[in-house]
Amino acid sequence: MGFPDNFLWGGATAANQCEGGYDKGGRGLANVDVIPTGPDRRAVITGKRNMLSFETEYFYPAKEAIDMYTHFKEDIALFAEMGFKTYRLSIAWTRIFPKGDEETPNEEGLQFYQDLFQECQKYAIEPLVTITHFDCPIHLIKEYGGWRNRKMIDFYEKLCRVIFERYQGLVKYWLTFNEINMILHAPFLGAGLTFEAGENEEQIKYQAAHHELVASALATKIAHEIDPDNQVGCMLAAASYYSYSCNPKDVWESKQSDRGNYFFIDVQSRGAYPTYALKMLAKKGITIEQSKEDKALLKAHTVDFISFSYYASRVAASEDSDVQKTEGNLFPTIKNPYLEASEWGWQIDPLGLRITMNDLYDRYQKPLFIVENGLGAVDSPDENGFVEDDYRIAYLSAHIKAMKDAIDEDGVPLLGYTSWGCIDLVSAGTGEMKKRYGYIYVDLDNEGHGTLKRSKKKSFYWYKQVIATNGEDLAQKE
Ligand code: P53
Repeated sequence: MGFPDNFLWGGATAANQCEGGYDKGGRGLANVDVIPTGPDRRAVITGKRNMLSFETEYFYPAKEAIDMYTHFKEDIALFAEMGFKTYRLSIAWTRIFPKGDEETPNEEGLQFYQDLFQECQKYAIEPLVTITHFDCPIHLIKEYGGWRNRKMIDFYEKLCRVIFERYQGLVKYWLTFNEINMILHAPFLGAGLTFEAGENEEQIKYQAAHHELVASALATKIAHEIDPDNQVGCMLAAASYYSYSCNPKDVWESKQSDRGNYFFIDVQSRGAYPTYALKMLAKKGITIEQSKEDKALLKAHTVDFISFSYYASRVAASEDSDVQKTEGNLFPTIKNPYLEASEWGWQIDPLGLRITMNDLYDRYQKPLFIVENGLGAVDSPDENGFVEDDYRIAYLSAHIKAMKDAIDEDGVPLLGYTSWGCIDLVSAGTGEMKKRYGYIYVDLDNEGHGTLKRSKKKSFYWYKQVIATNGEDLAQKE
């Protein structure tokens, strides 16, 4: 009982939030580089404020981030010390194809990830690679309009072929698009979309989503052709919606809200647009242009496993209900009176993870992989630089306990768990460094000042113990 012997314990990062080195090794510029901190960030992320190059009065935290580009050996050694079985990272598209539409890839970029994967191999850490974690080459945005353009499928296909071939034998777990449903909430961040005044944004977003879904199926096909050992997953920003009350109207609203997210995974895992989505699109007057082959491709090349992020549960209510909205997240939600929230207003709900796991497994009947989960919090190092992050340990142990219940009591198959930001990194939502998730503290502040020195937090030793006991010992030590 408990976690299976081969359970993949580890941690997760994304290139744009940790690598830095935005202009090193022949790398090209991407959407994720030109997203500033401060009050305009949200407008840029959502495609409302067009920013396709650096502007002088802004600070862009992804440019340097925590400079994992040069620290990766040191960082992977620390992951190995915790006993990581897996490390989830993403490939920066613009290291491989700086502009995105070149004929030949950038050797320096390919070599960088090869070195990184070999470093993982040294410690028997299985890489779990997100092919795109929110990044899109700027050139492809300027020239083609990002994912609104069908040509993106070809550029993405090329990227996939190159990396699947080059890293064969080094990588076997792949995720096609990080939080694919994020395209609806953060279209510039998620898919390089910007909008002109008067454009039908929903039409553009769903067409772009279609391109990503087809690209994802194509990636799955190619991955399996190149190496039958490859395992490909979809990736959803998950968390089931609760109904605010037992008013059937609230219940209906929560079901509709869930479907707004499931839609993507229904296509990636079941292989076709579900009927409710076809009706919804028709009702909104949205028409998806698709080629003859698209349907067949989606049907034939579904994913092997379902991966997702889970931070907080969500609540939905009908317009009739008098409810309080909570902010701090790109997903609109409602305040749940039964839950405590993080300093950023994310509601803490371990049982919600078990509920979400059951919902996803009931629906797809494929193994799950939790590839993001964690608590973003302010850490205060003591005079020796040590962080006693009991709050983080409390959050993580409660969520791991919920996972265990889902496995033991409910029979949900779970491949692994990679907690988010295993080393402190830049927040995607706010661009802050202050919002930390790591077991490893990085000396860097919101304005980019700091020595970048890495130090182990209390949770580092705790997680090491969790992994060493295969999830049996979750207790907090004094
Ligand atoms: P930050 C919002 C809601 C759910 C997931 O987020 C989200 C976001 C973005 O704010 O993104 C994922 O850094 C994403 C990561 C991100 C992480 O959640 O805003 O895949 O890139 O860092 C946490 O606290």
